Amino acid sequence: MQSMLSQSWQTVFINANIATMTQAATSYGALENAALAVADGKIAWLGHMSQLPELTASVEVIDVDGQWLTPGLIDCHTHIVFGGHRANEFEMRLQGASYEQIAQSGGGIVSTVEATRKASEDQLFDAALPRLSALHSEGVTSIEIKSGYGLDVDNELKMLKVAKRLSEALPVRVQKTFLGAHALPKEYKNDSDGYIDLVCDEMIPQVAEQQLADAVDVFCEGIAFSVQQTERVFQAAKQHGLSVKVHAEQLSDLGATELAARYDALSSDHLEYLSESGVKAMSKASMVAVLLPGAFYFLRETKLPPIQMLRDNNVRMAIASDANPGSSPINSIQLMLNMACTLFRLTPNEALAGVTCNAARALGIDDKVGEIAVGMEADIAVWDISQPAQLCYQFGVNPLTALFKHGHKVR
Ligand code: DI6
Ligand code: FE
Repeated sequence: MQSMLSQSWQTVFINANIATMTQAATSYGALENAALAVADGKIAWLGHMSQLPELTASVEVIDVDGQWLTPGLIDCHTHIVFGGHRANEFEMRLQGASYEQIAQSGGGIVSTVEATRKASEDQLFDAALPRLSALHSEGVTSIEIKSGYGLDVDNELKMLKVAKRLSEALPVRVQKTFLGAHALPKEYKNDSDGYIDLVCDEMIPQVAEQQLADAVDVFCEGIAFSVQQTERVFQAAKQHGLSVKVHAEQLSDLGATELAARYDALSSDHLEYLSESGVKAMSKASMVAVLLPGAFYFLRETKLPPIQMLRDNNVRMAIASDANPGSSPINSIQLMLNMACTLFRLTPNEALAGVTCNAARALGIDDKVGEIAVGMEADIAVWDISQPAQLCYQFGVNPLTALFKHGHKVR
């Protein structure tokens, strides 16, 4: 029976060590001295080398000679579509200005909005492609991309169309998130409720109708939108069949995570100021905690997310780049693996789960990607390492030797 099955196999990896990352397993869900078969772009079989059935002549055999296989990596929180850059604000911060002060004085997100509005769709695409390409070259096969630098109907749609084009340009799955409620555009100065009307009554319906987003996000913070305004956006999202998530408790604790839990959110992201009741709410609602060490590092934060409390309450933790021009101009998932361990004291196993199975869960695609298991899409990264912790330990020499998307070699 096994050999019948193996007749449909297209590719078989042999002599592999596999970090399956199955169900946030301990020790990487490691399967050593193993083989893995692909059929129709999906994982068809995996097991010990000694159990590998006899192969038909037509099967492509890839001998990886003891290298490690992991699921293709997933960056579940990015803002890689934007115009311009903010090196000037970086210099201001080095001279003592804070991220919040810069935002309050008309810089910050709003300055990127100006540059993004001025840029054409082609220009935005050309600027974003190298960012996506950098992540892809480090093993990323799925990514989330947010809008949020347009802040009017046309420019928000423009950003999401660029995200869609990116998914066609490289072999990377792109989950698109509408983040219209990211900052208050200058046209709505002193009328933030009026802007939320626009988000709920015009933007979300159009985004949903044109199928330009999978989820809706809100930046709930003193310098952005209130908990009440966030709830209005969540209601509109739900009415249009979109999932929700939130940028929460990054600079202060407003309780946005508890609200998000009531709306069955996929994730709550940042979380440096998350309270115990927030952790409990996440646990109860099975939300993923998306931790963003790049923003923590780049803003020189000192307050750590409550990692031990998240662990104690079995909240799944994902790690993402938050790649954006203001708080994390860092397009490297490998650096995030390193920072998750050095800055947040995650174990390498937790960090790797954070960019595989738990990141998939944060995007609601954990039935398709993020683990190496039979039936999952064959998104597979091959690494020239002798133990998985090396992926977190070193930085600057890329150990990726091959990358497969849906079973096809893409690097
Ligand atoms: N939090 C972040 O870290 C990014 N957006 C957000 O709500 C930063 C966006 C920026 O500064 O451009
Ligand atoms: Fe963000």
